[in-house]
Amino acid sequence: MLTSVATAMGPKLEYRMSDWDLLLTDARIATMRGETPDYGVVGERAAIAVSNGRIAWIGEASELPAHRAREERAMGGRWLTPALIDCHTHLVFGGDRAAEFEQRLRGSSYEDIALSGDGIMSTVRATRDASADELFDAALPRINALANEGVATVEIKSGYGLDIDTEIRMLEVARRLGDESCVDVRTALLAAHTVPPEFEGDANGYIDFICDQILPLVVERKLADTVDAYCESIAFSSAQIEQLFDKATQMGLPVRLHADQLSDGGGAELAARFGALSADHLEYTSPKGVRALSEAGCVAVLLPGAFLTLAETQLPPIASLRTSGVPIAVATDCNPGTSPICSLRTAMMLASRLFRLTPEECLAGATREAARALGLLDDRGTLEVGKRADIAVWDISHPRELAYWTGTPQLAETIASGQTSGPTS
Ligand code: DI6
Ligand code: FE
Repeated sequence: MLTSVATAMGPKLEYRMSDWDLLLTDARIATMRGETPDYGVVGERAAIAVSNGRIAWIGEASELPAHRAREERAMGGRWLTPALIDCHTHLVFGGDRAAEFEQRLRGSSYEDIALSGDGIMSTVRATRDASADELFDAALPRINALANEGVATVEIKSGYGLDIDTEIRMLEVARRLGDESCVDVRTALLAAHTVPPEFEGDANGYIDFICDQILPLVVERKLADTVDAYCESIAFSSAQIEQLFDKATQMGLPVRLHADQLSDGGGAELAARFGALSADHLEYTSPKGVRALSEAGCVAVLLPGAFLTLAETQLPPIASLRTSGVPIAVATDCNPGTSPICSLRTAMMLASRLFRLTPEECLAGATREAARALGLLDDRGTLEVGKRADIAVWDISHPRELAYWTGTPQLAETIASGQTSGPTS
């Protein structure tokens, strides 16, 4: 807005008065900007302004320009961080796998159960049997649980349908969760999760079916933002996934990969060859794989919930990911088989305890690097002018607490795209 004022010098001066929807003052702000060390903290008494759902100004309150704000709130010294982003979940599914969990505690391995036709396939059967409403009703409390911890963006994968109707139904339910909750949802087509019974012994035939039938329909209906696949001896080989990734790339969809979770199948190298947004899991990734990720600028998404649930002992190559400058994200992998965890704060806490990530790496992994893994870093993931005003407000004395406590009600509110929502009980 241009405002005219008379000055002592006589002639009128015109200057620009900032016009904002919302101004938060008396805050402490961790921007998580990568260029600024130490959580990207902005001074002691900071302020942030929002216009049209975007961050319009951020800085020391003492430097606020002339402004008018429709709403102004003093935050009482609370900490503001980017709202959290869970960049890898499978939270739409039917049934559960508690019986399999017991079976594993009695000594069966995840791979043996999968090869016997249970494991992922038991969730596929339950998901195929569930209506869209049943899938939605089961998933809504899960997405709300994430939101209640400050999550404003969640990625949801298909992969428990493995046929046209159910893969489409899962993705439609994921889109509906985005429309009807306060969380922004991104979707991934993970039809290449395992070989369905209809194609038993014919993984190549199933990959052809995905490329020729499922993917074109999903693209036509704009149901997926990315294509994901499971590169593993119990799932698909590099060569099979290459065929799918070629097709996805031709159709304009970015790719991501479940890579090297249970064995080194060259997944990291495969992801890097395709310029994947991310390679996820990585417990068995070799030094060559880490170099490939680094050269490709591919994000390593670490999933400590799956590591814990599978009682894995092989750690992802954290030190070399760090020294090679591979961006590291942290996510829940929320799924009924290997990571029955609906809490990104818990995943952050586990990443610090199990993988020894620093609290700052954990928070960056659930904000900036998670946004990067979704191809959304220009839009969110840090608090910077122009980005979406997705802000979590915390009752904490320092952001390092976010990877330290878990299960504690420290979230005061979440502001998503400039709109406030409080934690619900
Ligand atoms: N890796 C995982 O951890 C999940 N999927 C995958 O590819 C597990 C999925 C399941 O067991 O239901
Ligand atoms: Fe997963």
